[in-house]
Amino acid sequence: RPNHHQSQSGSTPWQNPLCSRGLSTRRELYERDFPVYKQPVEVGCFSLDSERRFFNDSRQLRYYAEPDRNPHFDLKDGYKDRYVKRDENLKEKLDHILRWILSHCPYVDFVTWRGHLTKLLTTPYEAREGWLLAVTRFRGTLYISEVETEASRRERENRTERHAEMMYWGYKFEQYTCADNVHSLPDPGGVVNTNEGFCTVVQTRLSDHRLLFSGEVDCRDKDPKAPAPPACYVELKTSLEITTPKQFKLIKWWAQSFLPGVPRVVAGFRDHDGVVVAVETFPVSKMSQLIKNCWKPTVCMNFCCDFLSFVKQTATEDDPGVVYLFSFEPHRDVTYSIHRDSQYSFLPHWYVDEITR
Ligand code: 0WD
Ligand code: CA
Repeated sequence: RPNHHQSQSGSTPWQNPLCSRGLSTRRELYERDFPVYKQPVEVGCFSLDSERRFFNDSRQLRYYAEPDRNPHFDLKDGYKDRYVKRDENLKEKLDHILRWILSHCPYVDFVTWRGHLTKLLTTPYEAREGWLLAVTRFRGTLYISEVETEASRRERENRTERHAEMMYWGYKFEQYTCADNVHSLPDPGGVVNTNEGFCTVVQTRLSDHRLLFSGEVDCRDKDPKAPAPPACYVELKTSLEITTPKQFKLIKWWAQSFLPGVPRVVAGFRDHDGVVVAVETFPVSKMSQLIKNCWKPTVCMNFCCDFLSFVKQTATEDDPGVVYLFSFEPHRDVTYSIHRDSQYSFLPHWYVDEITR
């Protein structure tokens, strides 16, 4: 039977954010000096091909081809006839990262996807979507893997045709702006296959937490004299709002790129009909100034840091079959429950066996 540790929802201002039962998500508790966040270092990479097969190399890395400032990219093109969509019912959990770890054997405190850390960074500002993060301690390392919430599964299964098509638009923008190699040009007539991806693996430290995480990278600067990764990487986005996107969207953009040290985001501003009419580059270092009064990077980083301390303090049993399930709902504290050999266990046998060998 799961062991539920609930905490009070309406926390009081004097509450210690690291109390024994839950973790407060109130912003004002995290307004202190920016924590130490070491310059992220790329320690490796991997690629996933058109059939989602893993390769321990950069074969899927693409090159940024700077478009016209006012292009007329039709993002709807090819949705019906040149689109191969990744199977969203297949939950890969941390499997690709674990495969990478087996051939490199780094020792760290935490292993996770960059996307999971992005969700942690934005939690104090999140008013709409909750999350579930499964944590397992194995040989001292804490592995963090997301579990789809009921709400998110329902939303995925009840997606409108319009929403499904709009999800394609982001990938189509990548196809208009990325080339397969330094000397080639983008091929907007090709097939968009969302199985394909290039992921960087970075190591860094947040306060006393040594982190290893992987994140998907859209493309890199094609100048061979560009700085080494991750400084040469470019994140691509599309947005409806011309000139500056919505505030909350900007926090997410900042958090996602700041974590792995990606310095610039290229935004394609589109109309309601999926046509990109303007392209603009945003340096990640300037993003926080764009919205200074609304959100603070220090709150994001301090919350993430305290969450990781909370996890270290809570997930004490070192056992690949034990999952500590951390749960967040907007305007509530983070709480957790413990599950032994349950549906939540996520470290695969091939990984556990190889590490234990
Ligand atoms: O199983 C899961 N719940 C997840 C799996 C959640 C998040 C990621 N993944 C895996 C996939 O294997 C994917 O290849 O992570 C990879 C991407 O990881 P990430 O970089 O940590 O994820 P995130 O920062 O959330 O997203 C980066 C990009 C997205 O671009 P935009 O511009 O929309 O942020 O990765 C893509 C998407 O293009 N992406 C995904 N690709 C495959 N599976 C997924 C996903 N679940 N989520 C986002
Ligand atoms: Ca992107």
